[in-house]
Amino acid sequence: AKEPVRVLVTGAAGQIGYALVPMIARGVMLGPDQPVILHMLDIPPAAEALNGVKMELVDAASPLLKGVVATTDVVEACTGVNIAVMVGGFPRKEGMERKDVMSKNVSIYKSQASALEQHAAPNCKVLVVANPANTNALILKEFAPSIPAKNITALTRLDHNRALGQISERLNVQVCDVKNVIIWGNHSSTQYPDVNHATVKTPSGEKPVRELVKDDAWLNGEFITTVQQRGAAIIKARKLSSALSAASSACDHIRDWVLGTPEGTWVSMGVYSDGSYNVPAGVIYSFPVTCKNGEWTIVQGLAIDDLSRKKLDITGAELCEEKELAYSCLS
Ligand code: NAX
Repeated sequence: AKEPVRVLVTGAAGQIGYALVPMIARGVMLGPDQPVILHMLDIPPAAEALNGVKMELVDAASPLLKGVVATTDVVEACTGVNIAVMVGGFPRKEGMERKDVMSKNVSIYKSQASALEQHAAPNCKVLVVANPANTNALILKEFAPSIPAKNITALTRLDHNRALGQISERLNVQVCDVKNVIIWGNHSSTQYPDVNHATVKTPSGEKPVRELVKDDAWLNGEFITTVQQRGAAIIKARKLSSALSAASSACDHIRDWVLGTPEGTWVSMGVYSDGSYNVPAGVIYSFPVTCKNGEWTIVQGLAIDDLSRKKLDITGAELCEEKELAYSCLS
């Protein structure tokens, strides 16, 4: 039998946490043969609710779940974890300045970076979900210098999956037959959902999405804005932000990172930019990546047309601006 993997979920008493922890306990993240020990962290005002989630996990009696640590102590939460999914953060409230929200999250991610650096298992893989996800991940990276940069990522898989979903609905094909969309840049409304290299499996082979949709105006317009604004549309409908889809895509992100992407398929991940595709280096930027043996690699050599170039630059500029804002909160 495999040794259990310790998975940390921060903000575990929140909405996404409530959807995510049962998925992890049921093997959705790491596979049906991988035992797990869940570490759940939240802040003291949520301690009682967190304990309620722990009670429900016990009641769910998942055979893969070998233990649950529910705590408000950051060190206890981080100790020995192999995977850390950072969902906890400070949300933007009505009337709050961007800088104030950034400042709160910078201080959270700075201190949690140190705790992970000192107490997590060696080679711990980190996924930041909490917004501003890319910049929170960057702060985590900066304040955990001994964790390799390649181990720190941000979630754009939800946006990636949203793009797959939109194409699948438009063409009335199975979502599993659509692949290789790309989310470039920031997990924000400047992200660029790109279908220029995306394909659909058809009875007569793989066909480019553009060739099948036959409507560039839609692909360059409404498709992009629908994916960019999908989070807002969910809030409008549910009066709550996306949770089950966020949790599900966090599982997809970790699963593909750990177990690998299928041959010929890439996914989108926010990773520490090396300046590939002439986007800014030194920010957490979402790229198309393939994963093998627990490591991601940016897909190289894709053609970037003029429209795409502009959009890659806009979202890159926003990330540089966020980085500056985050740094200004440190001083
Ligand atoms: P909730 O407000 O329901 O839950 C957040 C939880 O974090 C709360 O229980 C809170 O007590 C806890 N928390 C706050 N500060 C903490 C700290 N210092 N340490 C540990 N826990 C802390 O929000 P939820 O809907 O679950 O969303 C969580 C985060 O995900 C938000 O920042 C949200 O903006 C972000 N999202 C990111 C997405 C992505 O694709 N990257 C999509 C979904 C989601 O909007």
